[in-house]
Amino acid sequence: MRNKIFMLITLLSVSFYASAIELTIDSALIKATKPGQTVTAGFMKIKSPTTLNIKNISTPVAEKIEVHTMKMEKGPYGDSIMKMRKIDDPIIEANKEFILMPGADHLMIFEVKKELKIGDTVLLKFTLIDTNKKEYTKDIPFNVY
Ligand SMILES: [Cu+2]
Repeated sequence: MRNKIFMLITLLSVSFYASAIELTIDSALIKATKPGQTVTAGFMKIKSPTTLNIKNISTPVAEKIEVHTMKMEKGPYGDSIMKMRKIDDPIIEANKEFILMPGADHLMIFEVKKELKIGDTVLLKFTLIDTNKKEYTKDIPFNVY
């Protein structure tokens, strides 16, 4: 019984702690899709007072979201070509702006289920883990542009 009470108090304090993390979010945008287009990209600036790992991002309007980075790779003619790569373990460093923007790191949104029109708002659910392995989720509204 005592254990159960202790656990409950721990759970309560975890959720309180989590909701107390103040994220600063700016320019959360998703590129509009054309009819039939199922892949698009998202951008944002995010800042956190504590280091956070992005464990998962989900949305009702698409099947899968990944954080991508752009890397220069050697092309077939010895040239340099820009390639996208998934970042397996994206980290938002404490007090450092994490920037996702066109031509650089970005959110890749796969299997979009409906046309995303300019002016729409799309909610992305971020599952975040801090350095103490505490996990919480945050719904972030993105504007379609
Ligand atoms: Cu990409």
